Amino acid sequence: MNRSLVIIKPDAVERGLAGDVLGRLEGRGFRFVAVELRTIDEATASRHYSEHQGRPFYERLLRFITSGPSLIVVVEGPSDTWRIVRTMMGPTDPADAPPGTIRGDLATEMAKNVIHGSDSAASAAREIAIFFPDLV
Ligand code: 3AN
Repeated sequence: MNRSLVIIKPDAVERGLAGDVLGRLEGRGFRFVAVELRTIDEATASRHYSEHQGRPFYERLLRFITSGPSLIVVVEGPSDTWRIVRTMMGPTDPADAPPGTIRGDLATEMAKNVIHGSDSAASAAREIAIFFPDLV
């Protein structure tokens, strides 16, 4: 799998950071296969975040991710694209994210942490199929 799903989340779109994040991905050398501004509906969000169902933050996570437009992106690069994107993002908790990473530069809150990136090759395939069934 040399593609990965990226979601530039509603907080980042609202703050006008989508171009910055896209620029970082493009600058790193990824090609964009799909880029779409879309308010994620609840059914899609619950499929995407099914692994978090039952967790204490799940309802809030769903409310947040459906709260406004996200920029949904499929990037393509070398075979470990998902892993390069994850390194660029930094850890889930922005407090742990070093400067230079997307979260380390642009986020302070765990819930509103700017970006989602697939966390494995299998997740990338699953998530791309959820958001862009025609691409598969
Ligand atoms: P990542 O986005 O780094 O892959 P996941 O998949 O563990 O992290 O979590 C998905 C999203 O759920 C995170 N981006 C974050 O917004 C939210 N989240 C995860 N853990 C927590 C938590 N303990 N409290 C609040 N929100 C959380």
